[in-house]
Amino acid sequence: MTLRVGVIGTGMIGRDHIRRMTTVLAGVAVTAVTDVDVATAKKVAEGLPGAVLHATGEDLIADPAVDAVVVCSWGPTHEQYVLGSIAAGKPVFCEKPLATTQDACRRIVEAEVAAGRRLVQVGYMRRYDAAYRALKEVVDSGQIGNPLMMHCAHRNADVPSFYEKESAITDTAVHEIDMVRWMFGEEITAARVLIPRKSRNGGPLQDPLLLILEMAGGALVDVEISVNIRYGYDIRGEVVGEDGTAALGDLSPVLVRSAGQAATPVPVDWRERFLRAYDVEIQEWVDSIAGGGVPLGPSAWDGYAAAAVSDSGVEALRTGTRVPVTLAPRPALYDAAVEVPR
Ligand code: NAD
Ligand code: ISE
Repeated sequence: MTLRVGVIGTGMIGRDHIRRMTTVLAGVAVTAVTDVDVATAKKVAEGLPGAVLHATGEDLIADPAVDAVVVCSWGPTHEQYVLGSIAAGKPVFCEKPLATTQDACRRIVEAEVAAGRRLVQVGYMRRYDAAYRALKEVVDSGQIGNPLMMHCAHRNADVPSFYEKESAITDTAVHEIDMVRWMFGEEITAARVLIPRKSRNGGPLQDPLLLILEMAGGALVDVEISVNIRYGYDIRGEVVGEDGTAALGDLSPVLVRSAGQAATPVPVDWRERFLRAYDVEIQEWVDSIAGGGVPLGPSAWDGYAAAAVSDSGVEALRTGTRVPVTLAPRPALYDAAVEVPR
C-alpha cells in the first residue's frame, strides 16, 4: 500500500522532503501540495505527476486523496495545521519546532490526548542520525561510566535574513534540546545563557551564544551556537563520563592529503550533514503509520518539552538569569516518550 502524503510549505525543507519521498523512499507518494507562495507551490506541483495544488493548508488536510500530512511551513503556522490534521484524524509529521511557544504545543498535546491516539510526529531528525545513534549506544552501554557532562557545538555558515536574536535558541539550539533529552533519557530542568564577545559576521544578532542546560539527573550540557561561522555547517557533541568520553566521529568518509595539507570536507548546510538521517526519519514515519499504525518518533509531548526548555532559554537570554523549566504532568498517552524505539 502506498501512503498518500500532502505537503504544506514548499520552501527549502519542504522541497527536500518532497524529493526524498518521490525519489528515495518506498511506500509513499506526494499527492498534494500548498504554500502561500503560490508560484513556488505551482512549480513544485507541476513536477509531481498527479499531484493537486491546494489554495490553503486546510483544503489540503480535507483532501480525501491525502492520508497523512507533512508540515514544512514557518514555525508560527505549525499549530493551526497540526490541530487541523488531528481534527481530521490524519497522521501529521511536523517539522521542528512543533510550535513556537510551549502554550501552543500544550494545545496540540491536549487535542491529541482528546483524540485518544498518537497522530503527531515532530521532525527532530538527530535521533535518526547514525553518529548520534552510535554515541547513544556507547553512553547506554555504561562503557564511559555515568555521563556527567556533554559539550555541543551547533555551527551554521550563515542564516537567512529573517533569523532573529531568539532564533539561536528557538530555531537552532532546539535540536540540541531535543537531542539531550533523548541522549540522557531525562528532562531538562533549567537553562542559562552566557554571552561572549560578538562576532563581526553576526550583524544585528548576538552571535555566538553559549547555552547551559541542567539535566534532571545533575549532568550539565553546554551548547555553543554560532550561526555565522562562514567555514561550513559543523555539528559536534562529546559526552564526558566518569571513566571516559565519547564523541561524534569525523563526518567525512574522505581525508585528502595534498599540497602539504591533510583536509576533510565540511558540509555546506543541514541538508548535506543530515541527508541520511532525514531519509531514515521519514521512511520510519511512513512505515510506522502505513496501514493505520501509530508514529514511533518524537511525539507531541517531545515537541512540548523542547518548547518549554526553549522558552526558558529565551528568557535566560533576555534576563541573563538561570531560568527553571516547568513541565505539565505528562499524559499517559506519552509514557516512555523520551525514548525512540529502534
Ligand atoms: P522556508 O522559508 O524555505 O520555507 C517555508 C515555506 O513555508 C515558505 O515557502 C513559505 O511561503 C511557506 N509558508 C509560510 N506560511 C505558510 C502558510 N501559512 N501556509 C503554507 N505555507 C506557508 O523555510 P524552511 O527552511 O524550509 O523551514 C521550514 C520549517 O522547517 C521551519 O519550521 C524550520 O524550523 C524547519 N526546518 C527544519 C530543519 C531540520 O533540520 N529539521 C531544517 C530546516 C528547516
Ligand atoms: C534550521 O531551521 C534547522 O533546523 C537546522 O538544522 C539548523 O542547523 C539551523 O540552525 C536552523 O535555522
